[in-house]
Amino acid sequence: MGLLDRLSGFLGLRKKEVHVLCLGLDNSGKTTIINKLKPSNAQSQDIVPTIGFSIEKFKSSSLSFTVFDMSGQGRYRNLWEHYYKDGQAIIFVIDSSDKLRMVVAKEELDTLLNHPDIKHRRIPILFFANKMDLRDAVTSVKVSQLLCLENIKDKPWHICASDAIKGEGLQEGVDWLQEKTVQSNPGCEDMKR
Ligand code: G3D
Ligand code: MG
Repeated sequence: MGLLDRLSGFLGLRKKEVHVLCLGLDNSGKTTIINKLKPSNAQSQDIVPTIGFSIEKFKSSSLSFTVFDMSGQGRYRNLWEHYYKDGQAIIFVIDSSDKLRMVVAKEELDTLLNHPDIKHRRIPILFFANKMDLRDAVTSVKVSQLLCLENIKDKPWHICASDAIKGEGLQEGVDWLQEKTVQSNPGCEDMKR
């Protein structure tokens, strides 16, 4: 948190934060994406690295994003599920070149969608079909089919092809997520002014 943020927070003026959960298997590109989305002067806050995942923050135009970059390792599941309640938007990252683990990614997604803190909420989900630059990558349409995204009927979702290293596709995705997040959390409207 910058000095001004801290001061306005202290004075009770801090903007309401939108909590974005960033999920996906390990090595899918979550940290790379988050680092690209952060303003260059943003200060990263690794709060709990010792217990298997870190919490990072960044701002995208007028909304504040809090991103939980999770390890994708099952043994930490009960730690990250704890954060589902506070999440108001989800970024789910897929390594489009890892066909072998696409099935595991689908299992994780299905587990997430069936979680009691997610299941009945119209929480927007942005999928990044990442690593599009790699020769083995399948298209975002194919990723969408492999994950059966068309079965998600009760939540707004969107899939973007991305190359997190070059930063391609990220802005389009975040713009969509921001719009949907504001729609599902009318209280955030103030922040657009
Ligand atoms: P994670 O946080 O989901 O575990 P990381 O994943 O962001 O740490 O990324 C894992 C590896 O994939 C990193 O390589 C990173 O540079 C690479 N990567 C991330 N996004 C892309 C992409 O769009 N294209 C390509 N080609 N590589 C990507 P290393 O070598 O550091 O392990
Ligand atoms: Mg990471």
